[in-house]
Amino acid sequence: MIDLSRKKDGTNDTETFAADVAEGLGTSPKSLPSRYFYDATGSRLFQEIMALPEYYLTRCEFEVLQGNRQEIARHFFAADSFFHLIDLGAGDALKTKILLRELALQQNAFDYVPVDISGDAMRQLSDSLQQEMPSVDVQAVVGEYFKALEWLQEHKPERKIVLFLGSNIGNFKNDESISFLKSIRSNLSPGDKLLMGVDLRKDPDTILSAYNDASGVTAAFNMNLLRRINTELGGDFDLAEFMHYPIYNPHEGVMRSFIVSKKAQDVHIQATGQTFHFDAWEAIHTENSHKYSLKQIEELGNTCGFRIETVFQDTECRFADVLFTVD
Ligand code: AVI
Repeated sequence: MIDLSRKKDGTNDTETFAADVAEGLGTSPKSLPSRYFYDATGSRLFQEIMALPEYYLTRCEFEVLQGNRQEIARHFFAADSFFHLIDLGAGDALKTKILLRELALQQNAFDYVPVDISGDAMRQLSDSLQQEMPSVDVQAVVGEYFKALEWLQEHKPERKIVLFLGSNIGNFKNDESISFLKSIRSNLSPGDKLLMGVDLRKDPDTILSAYNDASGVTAAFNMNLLRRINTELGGDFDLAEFMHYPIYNPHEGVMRSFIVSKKAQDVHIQATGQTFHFDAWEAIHTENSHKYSLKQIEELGNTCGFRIETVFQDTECRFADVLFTVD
């Protein structure tokens, strides 16, 4: 396993978290970065979200990959040369394993390079693949996407197929998704490919329910940000005095999640030495989840130097895995 997660500037994760919280809560309107959802509790809650009846995204992408795995494999093997299968944000790779089982039928044609910020997740994935698919050559990389892409450029010189599944692209702001895809593109060569999962525009009520489930798991996932600030940064948020509030804007195609203060209150955070004031009903913006039309995805890809090779969709056209190629 390659670990690129150590910081060169000497700051540790808690200091960075404190600085980001101070900036987000010290600015009007208030916000907190969604990347802080994913500590051990947040990752467990996200696993629960993916199994919720309302959260159609994961089920739809499973259907897309399961139903099209042979055709996807044909596209990957089409150039008839060895390739590195690079899985950005691999996690437990449950969805990728559908493809890996298919690809592993052709031995020695590829190696698998899962990339994730969580060292624990990459250790567990390497072990589980060793058990389940011993013929697949796995080299896990722990680190942020950008650092990992640079490392891959230097150390994985052959044809590359990048996976970016699960509609993770939707959590970037528009300008961030462009710079992210451009940075992937700058590390690829003609003939390389990108398979990207995107959540499509649909009935706004369906989208809203996916982020406002009846059992309250998504609310707990969102509020976990405040719990983390309390436990890791010595905050004194009273969780009962805040609420989860998601709202979908069908004009922009953006699902936005907020945490709303139910009353006027002050919150002290030891690690930053600051007290933050909340007006009654003041909101903290915590996440964007973009929903796309296929036309928008094509334009986004073209802007970043990709051409659509083919689009795979579920039967209800809720979700798409779009295969891009580099000319
Ligand atoms: C990880 N990401 C694609 C999820 C999404 O749908 O935006 C995160 C999530 N937030 C609330 N529910 C799920």
